[in-house]
Amino acid sequence: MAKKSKSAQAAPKAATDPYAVGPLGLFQLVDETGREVLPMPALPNGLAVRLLEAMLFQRALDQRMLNLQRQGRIGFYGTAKGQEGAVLGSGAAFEEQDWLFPALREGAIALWRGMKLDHYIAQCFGNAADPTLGRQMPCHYSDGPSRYVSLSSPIGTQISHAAGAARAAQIKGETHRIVGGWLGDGATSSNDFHSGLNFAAVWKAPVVFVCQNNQWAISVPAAAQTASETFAVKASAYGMPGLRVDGNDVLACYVATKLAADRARRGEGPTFIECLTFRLGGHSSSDDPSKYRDEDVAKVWEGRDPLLRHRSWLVERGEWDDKRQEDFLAEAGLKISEAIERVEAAAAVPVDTLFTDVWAGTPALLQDQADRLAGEEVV
Ligand SMILES: Cc1ncc(C[n+]2csc(CCOP(=O)(O)OP(=O)(O)O)c2C)c(N)n1
Ligand SMILES: [Mg+2]
Repeated sequence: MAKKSKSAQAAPKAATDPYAVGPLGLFQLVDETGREVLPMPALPNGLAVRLLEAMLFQRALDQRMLNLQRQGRIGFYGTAKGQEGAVLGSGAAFEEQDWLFPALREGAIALWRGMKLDHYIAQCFGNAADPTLGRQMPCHYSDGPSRYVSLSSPIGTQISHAAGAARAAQIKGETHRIVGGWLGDGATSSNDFHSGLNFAAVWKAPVVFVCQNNQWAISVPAAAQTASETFAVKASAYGMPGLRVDGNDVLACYVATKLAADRARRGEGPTFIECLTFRLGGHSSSDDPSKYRDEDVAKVWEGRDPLLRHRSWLVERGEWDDKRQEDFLAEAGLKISEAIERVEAAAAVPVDTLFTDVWAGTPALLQDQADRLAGEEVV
């Protein structure tokens, strides 16, 4: 057999390396029809099927939660519809000991890491079944065991939280631990974006930032958010690599994030990843996107659905079929219904918890308020 030239040997490696594709390209492994466009790197056993199941589950759960909001049973909800590939592909690349700082649409990662479905649903009801006692807006999930930390509503704050937690792991010598921080395209205009990325790079902190560029920040299009050619290219100015990945290709998102995570764990510093995707639904249950965007464009992106793409890839390999999907969705629907029923039956959060968990002892002013409240009939 003829010996390959050096450049012929080097080319495929460069092509399958998202770091080589860089911040102006687009790293993709599977195209919209489910065909592999690059040689697929080895994946952990069973991961690809688990990812499809998790995406299908989240799509079903999001729809049910949105229905609850429409029925007046919960106050607010934000779906990840259309972004499940970017969410789960990136989230699956982290390990149990890592700390995650999500934005609004990453709840599926908490479930992936073991958050109980009842707790996820209860967080949105904010009743006594919610371990965080209704102290956060719906969709601001916190789950201690999975090291999934609630976002704060002000946009971008989790970026500096993630950088800080990564710095803390570094100072403590916890070399096995890295941090993930998620943000949207809109959050790249926040102050925290600058301070978070700047100090993460200065400290060479072990953190991976994942920006879900869903092309909208409520009604503000990406073109009005930045004059940069891409969001990923901004990373260069901070002194860290910027990757740009097809966010509707769940396996590309996984592979790119895993490489960035491995790099961080080796002590080589942060990476910023832009996942190019599209928000198929409204910003939240309080939004109607037909008021500000061309729904024909949304239709085009419906054809690029990350669930359909990954499903086609698995079907082609004989790892999935219609029957399996039907059975999976039937079971998922039942699980969700049962969990909603259990959670909704829980009592309201006891009103005296207003005074607990913040102070080691109760300050006199609060004690006075607590006493007065105890003497009143609370409706
Ligand atoms: C500091 C601040 N300004 C404004 C808002 C209102 N707000 C909530 S979400 C959002 C848009 C976020 O867009 P993006 O970062 O792209 O995330 P996406 O919702 O698209 O996932 C805005 C402006 C806020 N929460 N915080
Ligand atoms: Mg956005």
